[in-house]
Amino acid sequence: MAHHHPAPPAFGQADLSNCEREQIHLAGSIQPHGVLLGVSEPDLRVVQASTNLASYTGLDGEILGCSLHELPGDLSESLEPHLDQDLHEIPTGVRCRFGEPLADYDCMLHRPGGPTAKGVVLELERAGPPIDLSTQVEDALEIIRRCASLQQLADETARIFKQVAGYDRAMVYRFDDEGHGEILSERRNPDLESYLGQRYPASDIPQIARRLYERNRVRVLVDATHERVPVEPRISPLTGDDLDMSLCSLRAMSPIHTQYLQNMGVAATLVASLVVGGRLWGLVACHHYSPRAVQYETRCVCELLAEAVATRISALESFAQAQAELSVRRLEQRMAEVIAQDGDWQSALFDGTRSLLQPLAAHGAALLFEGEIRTIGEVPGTQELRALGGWLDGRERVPAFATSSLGHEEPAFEHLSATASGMVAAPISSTPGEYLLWFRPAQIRTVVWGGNPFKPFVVGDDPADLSPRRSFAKWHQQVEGTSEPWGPAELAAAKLIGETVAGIVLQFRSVQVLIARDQLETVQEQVRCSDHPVVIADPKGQILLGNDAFEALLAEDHPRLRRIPDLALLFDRSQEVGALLNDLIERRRSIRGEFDLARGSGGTVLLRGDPVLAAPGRLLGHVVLVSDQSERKAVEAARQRLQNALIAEHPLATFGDRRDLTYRHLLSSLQGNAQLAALEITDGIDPSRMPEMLESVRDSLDRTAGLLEHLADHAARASKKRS
Ligand code: BLA
Repeated sequence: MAHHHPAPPAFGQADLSNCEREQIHLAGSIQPHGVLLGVSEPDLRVVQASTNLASYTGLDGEILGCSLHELPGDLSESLEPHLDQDLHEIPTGVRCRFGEPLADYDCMLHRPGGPTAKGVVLELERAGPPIDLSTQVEDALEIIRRCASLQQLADETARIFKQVAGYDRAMVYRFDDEGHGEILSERRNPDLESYLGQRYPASDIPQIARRLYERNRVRVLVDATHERVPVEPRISPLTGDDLDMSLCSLRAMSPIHTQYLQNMGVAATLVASLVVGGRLWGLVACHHYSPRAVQYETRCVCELLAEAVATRISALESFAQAQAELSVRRLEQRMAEVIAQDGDWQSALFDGTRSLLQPLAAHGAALLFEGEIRTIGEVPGTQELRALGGWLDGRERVPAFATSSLGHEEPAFEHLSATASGMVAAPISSTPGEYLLWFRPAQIRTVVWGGNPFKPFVVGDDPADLSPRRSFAKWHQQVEGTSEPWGPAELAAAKLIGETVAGIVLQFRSVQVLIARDQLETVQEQVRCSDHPVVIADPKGQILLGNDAFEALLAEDHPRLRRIPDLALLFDRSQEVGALLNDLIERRRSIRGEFDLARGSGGTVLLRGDPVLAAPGRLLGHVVLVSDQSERKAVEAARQRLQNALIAEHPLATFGDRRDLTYRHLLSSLQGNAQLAALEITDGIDPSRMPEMLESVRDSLDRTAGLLEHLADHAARASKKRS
């Protein structure tokens, strides 16, 4: 069969061979528990409508082309105050009178298709009785904020969602790196079978859907067997394209998915996204075994709670990282002490304690350095370790390469799985074959999948036969040749240890340059190729060597650098730096400090200088290292932005003169949750992910503040309408 890339299947046209690419956001149809209107701006004329308009609202006659002002009730007046908001990312809801005869409706409104698009989509549902969830929300937020472990948080989340949303079952579902899902926690009615601990293959939720769920954070399916109601005309006259329904709350769901749910016996769902660090971390999925609708306020509250849970998850995950960082720092300190005593930095790593193994929860570790191998714990034999070094040399260089199945990466290493099924490798110099390696053995573990992940579907000849995994019987898979996977905190620890050791190796080699000037060529080469800028000077401070990475820091017309104190000219605060560098040369003192490079070219760097002694009182020379701090800077900037967002006057504050003390209270509780998360994140270990983690917390806070505002507004209007 020829391989080509046909256009992605339209909504409802997918089969199991291409459902991964179904255009679910272009559904062109809604669920029947409400009506959809597409409206032009600024004249508010109806340009698209769902075909159930007459039957649902009692309005008959041609409505396409009508202005909203001409329709009975107060829809257009109710919308008016919201039309100056952008509504591109978070829809808002208003209460209004609409239909024939007039009745109370909740109207969700948003603008589809990005900031430049024109036109509003209205989704109207008959309003339920007024509900006030504020006490429940307040209690829930307090509980979420106090959870001290991920498992506890998952358990409380399942309990809270079951209570607030009222479905038969609530599950907390987490995705792993490959997108497979695992049910971490569940609350269900006692008569239901448990899904706890089951895993589901990544193919159950297509990528397109996952991306959609990062934007649309709560989806409700009221009845899996419902007839879809088309929107007409199908093509929006405003854009000449299919209506983008990504943010619609009434959007009809993919037939493949509703079939899937029916096969599970599920009639109705509410699913909320857990977005952590900008990525879909998991879901809270609620199932009901008969049709179930929940009104706007409840959906809003579920969204708000999911944001609070996601924020707490980032705090807890970062806390685990901070713990790992602590043990790495201790290791670093011990290395510094040992070096000061006898210069043998390797013995600090292999001192018979588990300090090298513990931060990664590894069973064994090895250092490959200058042709020698040192090990601790359970590791492969010397020959194999050398072979691993060679194999790593042939791969792309990354700060920490990790696998939980070395045998799958390279079949030649399959026989090592008893000690080395899982491996993390950190390069410690630019010289081939020099690595720190950590190992984990294979574990025979049983994974319980909901259905056979390798035979995901039964495809019959008859299209009506299409049904994902007819049997939901548990499917037990023996996973062999696979170790416990490495977590993000462990990888960050590996990166940090690797960098620390790389710094020491570089310093060590620099020292060699000083000791054996006759061997200059070979050793100089190693120093010269290092990625880290380094300058080596003799006992008087005359510069002997600046490597290529150091040269790269300099501007073309940089001043001539002869002695170590001349380096001060490269920095913004050159006097201060000069004084420090003089200390190094004159008083033989180690120096440390963070400085900005002049001209703003290279950003902030960490400057380290150390005298090198051959024996007490016998000075060989000096080594100055410069390392890039721009990652740390980016973190600082993101933290500042979050801080500003936390203290900024949220629009909600203007509700103060109304009866909305409760809402302000809720907002400050959410701010507290975000604050805690920010603290944990900036204490964490992996600066490369911190900015996005912080941005995500800020985004979450903005969203929840917005949701709270909608709720407060909604409550105020609903009570005004009643009186
Ligand atoms: C969507 N599939 C989903 C969603 C879940 C699952 C949670 C998101 C629904 C939402 O957010 O409302 C899967 N649901 C599960 C699982 C459990 C559960 C595993 O409750 C376990 C208890 N689905 C398939 C296959 C395809 C498929 C083989 O199994 C095709 C490749 C498609 N799943 C599919 C599609 C959607 C989906 C297209 C999007 C539904 C939509 O939003 O329109």
